[in-house]
Amino acid sequence: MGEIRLHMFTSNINCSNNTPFLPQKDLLPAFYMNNSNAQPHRSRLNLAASAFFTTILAIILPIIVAGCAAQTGAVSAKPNPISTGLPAVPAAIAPQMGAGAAGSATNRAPQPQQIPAAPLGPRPKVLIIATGGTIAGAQEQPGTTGAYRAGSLTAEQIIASVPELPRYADVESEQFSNVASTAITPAQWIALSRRINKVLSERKDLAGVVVTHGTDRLEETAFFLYLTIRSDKPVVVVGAQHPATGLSPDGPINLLGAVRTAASTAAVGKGVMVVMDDRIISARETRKNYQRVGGFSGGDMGLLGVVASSGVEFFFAPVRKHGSQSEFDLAGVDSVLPRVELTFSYPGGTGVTFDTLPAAVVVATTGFTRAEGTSYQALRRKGVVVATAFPSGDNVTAVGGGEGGPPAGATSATSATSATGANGGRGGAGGAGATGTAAGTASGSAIDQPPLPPQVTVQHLTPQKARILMMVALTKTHDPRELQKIFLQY
Ligand code: DAS
Repeated sequence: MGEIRLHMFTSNINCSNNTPFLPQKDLLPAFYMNNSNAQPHRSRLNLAASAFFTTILAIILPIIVAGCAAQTGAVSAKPNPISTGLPAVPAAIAPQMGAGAAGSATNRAPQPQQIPAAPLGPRPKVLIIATGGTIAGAQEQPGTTGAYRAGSLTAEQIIASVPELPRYADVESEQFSNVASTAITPAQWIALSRRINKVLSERKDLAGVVVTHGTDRLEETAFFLYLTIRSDKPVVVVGAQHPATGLSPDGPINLLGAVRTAASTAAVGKGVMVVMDDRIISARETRKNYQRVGGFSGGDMGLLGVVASSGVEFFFAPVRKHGSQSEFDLAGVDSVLPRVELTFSYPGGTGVTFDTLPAAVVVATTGFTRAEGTSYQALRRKGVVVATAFPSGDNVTAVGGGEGGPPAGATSATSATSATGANGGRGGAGGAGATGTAAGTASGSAIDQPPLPPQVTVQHLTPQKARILMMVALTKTHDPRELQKIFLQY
């Protein structure tokens, strides 16, 4: 009977940067038929045993090869599954993160693996406008979960951390600002919106724009852009919950998803969107629910689509006015928007007073107390527009008039009594009528007063977003009836 000897290798497997891994002879199963010169590490096995070990080696060897490839940076020539139909990524984009603002040797971002060069064909052009935030954050102790400074890395550094970007788009970048988003002001919204409108109208070659932004104020900036970008090309706002040089940064994957969305023809006409955690959310509905990965959602309205490995996939489209349908042209608008205050209603609340009256107040409320009703009614009499929005932002109030018409109470505000219905009556749809209850109660002595301007009812917008729509809408009109129409359309 034939004798089989299996070479049992015990050598350390050394993966060197200089020597691409090649299976070496002494790592391969060596069968020695009738070999009388057995070496010390060879043992005799019968046929069944050899088949067993061959199977084990067939499993182990690919793992060893993959491990060595990872160590050496060598990448299999096999096509990457996600690159199907797309060019590979050039080695020239090997990142040098950690230079510049975060450039010390101890403050370097994780170094993404290089991917071999290959010719790139024409790809959609996407402009990335960086504003700062955690996506550009540098950790004091890189690789930890400790303190970090938002708005530290440059646009180029963020881009360099995503070697796959060129696979999907020909990316350009601009540094608009580099701050934590709590430092973003309405004046910067206007400047940013003007810049994007300009570049989209001048650069016909651009497929879309991505804005990198801090997450604290991301939903506000995104909604302002949603209202004021008068183009149907995709504009995508993106951020990160973990800083770029920290442990497990989510910025790179989020940026990749944002660029893929902005480059997608399917995203045309969908308005300004937020992409986080592979979710595509309309800027109108985006909310930051918590400060962890996965913390952004579209509330009750859900997602527009997803960024899947197979591509950007949409399931829904926004039907409220946005993009090229927007009437909000910032060209003639001062860099200071009308002042709109945001207040809360609460048990025992007495309303608000102002030394200097704002143009409008948005009240987060599910119903006024009597004193609050009196207070806000007084403000309306003084010409301040008062709007009510549910704190959750999820309420859809039965605003009267239907089909985009003005609310029932708003159309006939000839007396304070009409204010009872200013929020659409009792509002089986969530108790919105409570807003008017106190107003009506407070109106008993108001019979001889001039007509009470109607209150504006906010449909399905968070109070902070209602404030932004009010600021923008006030650039068109101060008439509460016209404002109500705008709130029903956007
Ligand atoms: N530092 C905050 C900001 O810039 C948080 C963040 O980006 O996640 O908004």
